[in-house]
Amino acid sequence: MSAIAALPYPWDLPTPDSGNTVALVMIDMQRDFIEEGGFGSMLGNQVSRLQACIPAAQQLLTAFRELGLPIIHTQEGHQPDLSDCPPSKRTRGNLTTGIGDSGPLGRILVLGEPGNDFVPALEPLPGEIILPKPGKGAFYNTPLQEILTQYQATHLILGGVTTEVCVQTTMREANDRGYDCLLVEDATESYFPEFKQATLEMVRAQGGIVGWTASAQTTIEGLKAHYGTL
Ligand code: TIU
Repeated sequence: MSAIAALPYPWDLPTPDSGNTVALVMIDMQRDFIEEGGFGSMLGNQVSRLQACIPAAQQLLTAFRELGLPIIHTQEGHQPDLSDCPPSKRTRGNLTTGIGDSGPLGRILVLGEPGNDFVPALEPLPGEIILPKPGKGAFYNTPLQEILTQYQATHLILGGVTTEVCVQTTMREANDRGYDCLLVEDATESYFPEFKQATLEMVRAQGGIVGWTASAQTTIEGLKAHYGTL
């Protein structure tokens, strides 16, 4: 039976004595995407709708912390000299204030700027991995593969923003690298509700062509049952 009981398919989490584990990959829960004045709002999006996924993301973080399982927080951003930002990314979009320009939250999508930090409710704790990434996918130009190998992670649980951009890109990349992936439905959000819905449906279509989806509650119940704290 699946370790996450409500899933209609097997999603067998590694047993603790196997040496393998499941990691939480929380994608880009940054002010730049979720608060006014950052990259997301400069692109013309209604950023407040992303706040809906914060409570479930918090619940996931709490559960992983309680269970002592690895947590990785990704952070989309560029070096201050923008040497890692391709011109195609700088010039595309509805931007009046673009990547590297100064906005109300500091320089847009630049590492170390106030807007590039995590939203206060989802700040990483000491010991958790913070993974800056220049692209949409979390494997591109980052040590994510090596980090997951060190943890002996075989399974990934994903949340974060935005569902069809950075979350889906990362999930597809992870799937190709052999990770068993689960996207947590209420711990992810998009500026476009129809894109979120389509993403959830397309990842689990065809018998889980990219992975599976479940609610935070189902996921956490499954994790706690599996790792023996229920
Ligand atoms: N624009 C948009 O939907 N997303 C991004 O630019 N980055 C992430 O998804 N993190």
